[in-house]
Amino acid sequence: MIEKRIAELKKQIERHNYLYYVKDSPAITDFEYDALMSELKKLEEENPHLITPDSPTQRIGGKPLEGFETVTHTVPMESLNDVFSKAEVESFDNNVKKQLGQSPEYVVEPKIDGLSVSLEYENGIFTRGSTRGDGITGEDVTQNLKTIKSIPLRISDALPYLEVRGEVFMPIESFVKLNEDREKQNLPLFANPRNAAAGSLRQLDSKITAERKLDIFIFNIQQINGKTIGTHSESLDFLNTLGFKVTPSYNVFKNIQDVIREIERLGEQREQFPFEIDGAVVKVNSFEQRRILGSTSKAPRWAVAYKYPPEKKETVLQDIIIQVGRTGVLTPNAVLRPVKIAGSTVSKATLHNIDNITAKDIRIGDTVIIQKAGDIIPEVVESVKTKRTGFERIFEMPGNCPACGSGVLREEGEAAVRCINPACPAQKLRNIIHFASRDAMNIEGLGEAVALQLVNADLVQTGADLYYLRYNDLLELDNIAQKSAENLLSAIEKSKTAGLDRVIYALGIRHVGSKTAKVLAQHYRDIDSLVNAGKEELSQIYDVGETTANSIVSFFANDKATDIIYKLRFAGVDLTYKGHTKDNRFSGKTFVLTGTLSAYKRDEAAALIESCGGKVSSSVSRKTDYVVAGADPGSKLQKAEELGVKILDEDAFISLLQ
Ligand code: 0OX
Repeated sequence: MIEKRIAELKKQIERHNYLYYVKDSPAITDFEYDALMSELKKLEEENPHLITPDSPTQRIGGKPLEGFETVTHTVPMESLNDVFSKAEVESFDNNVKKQLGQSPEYVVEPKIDGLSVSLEYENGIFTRGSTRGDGITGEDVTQNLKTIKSIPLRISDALPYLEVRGEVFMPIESFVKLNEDREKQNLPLFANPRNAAAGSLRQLDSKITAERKLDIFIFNIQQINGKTIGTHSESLDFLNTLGFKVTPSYNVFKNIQDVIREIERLGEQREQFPFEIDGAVVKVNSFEQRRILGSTSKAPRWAVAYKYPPEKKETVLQDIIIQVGRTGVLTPNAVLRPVKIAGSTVSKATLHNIDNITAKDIRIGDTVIIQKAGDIIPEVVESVKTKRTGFERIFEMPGNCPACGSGVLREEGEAAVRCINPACPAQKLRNIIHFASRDAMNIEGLGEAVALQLVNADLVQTGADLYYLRYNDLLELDNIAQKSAENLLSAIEKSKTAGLDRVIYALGIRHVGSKTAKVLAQHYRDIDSLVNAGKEELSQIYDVGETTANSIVSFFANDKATDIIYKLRFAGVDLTYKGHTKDNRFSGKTFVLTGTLSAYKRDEAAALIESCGGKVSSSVSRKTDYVVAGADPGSKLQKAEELGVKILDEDAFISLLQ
């Protein structure tokens, strides 16, 4: 019977998914697995009425979504209070003991650095999965979660209802590979596995999520009907028997000193995990004791997260090389003996500027400590003076530009040293890369390698020259096949309609970032009005200021700028702004941002507020009008509560923006 065979295949495939993705011990070959899948697919195609949501074929999504539905969490997805020292862990324990009148058992788990989700099961079938959002409302990402093969579509006990919570993460190896692929395609890189996981889970097209190799650890029962459980460790064991991939290496401890030793042990093991952990979570084991302890508005009183400091590593600073940026700034970069940190091998780090090198007395040949804290490129924190051999060399900034040999200049009050030659090939190259970059003209396929070839072949001097490239010019370059040449030309063509704000940013005027470029485009609406604007007038524009105004005026006073604008216009690049006029609805209002928003990065949210005339401040005071609190808000939220400042959660903030 077909029904029976389909049921059998579904069960077998999901069992093999479990063995492969949860237990890490496959029982059949990929070939055998594929054969089972194709048989199931074929039977379902012939009998579409027999397709059920728990079929492994349904892990692959259909059409991309228009947007995500909102999900209200019936049990709030609370966040954790962070602590950074052993003393704070002890004081957490003291408070717990005081309230309970006895010493509780604790469970310690590694804190996985990913994003929290809720999974709901009705009668044993996975029916809905959502992001944590602000803890009260999140987004329905069921289809994307289904692509994670360690999430069971059906659990081994058909409980009437079960909601579990877990952390979606990207294994370090997948993260490194993803960034390598993105680099080849000239796409922006993810700063860390957490951002990569979050970006992947919030894709409207689940086919993209499926390619991203996400995984999950389950660490909590949010709600359960049909069974009573007394402790957290029991619930983790039970989740294990249901077929979930449960948080690894959790253990029960009877006193806080053992808890602290476990935190240290996990900290030492941190690098051995194939995924990133950013701390250890300490939780009271007994549910009855948890009930007595309760929660504050932000987090449970029965748990605490010990955060490990950013990973640091020792290596040798082999050399310091100079990179010339698009504004001619000479930046000293560290060449390191390759070392593994936060999962990836690094051989480059930034040293910022000569003042930093001098202040920290960093010398070539020094043993140095490097740190990776969120950014793609790590930084050199300090040199280990005790390891000096006497052969180290003091670094000095070159007196000439290493790219063109021209003189360099250090302006008063500035840490930066600049090449004074506007025709410097390194500046030319960086300017062209900037012109084509994602936030500027967004020309896909025009990365460093192609730009370098174009400059070396003397085909382009500025971004404007890109619009005059011919197919045959491109074919002369190395490694550019016909198809890539066609794609590049059509990407260049497409960029002609990018709009004035992007053009202004693409010009690479000093002090004009993409935010200021947008403000200028909204204000002037066509390039000629901007070109003719005076210093006084410009500096009065909100967000511009005197330094930027000076920089804009001197940029356009140069014949080179006139030439660029002429070429852009002649090529048919749109030099007008078609967006709405400046929105001033937040004029005079001050905002403070805290926690993580799911829809915007912090600087995006700040840019939005500022584009509506508002101000963003970093600390809460009585003058603050709104505190926007995302997930895991910091002490700013508390301060806002104390001062009675209006607090907006993410949804309220978004509706204010709309
Ligand atoms: C993690 C993790 C996060 C349960 C109730 C409040 C916090 N990232 O690994 N959260 C929790 O616990 C929740 N446990 C974890 N292991």
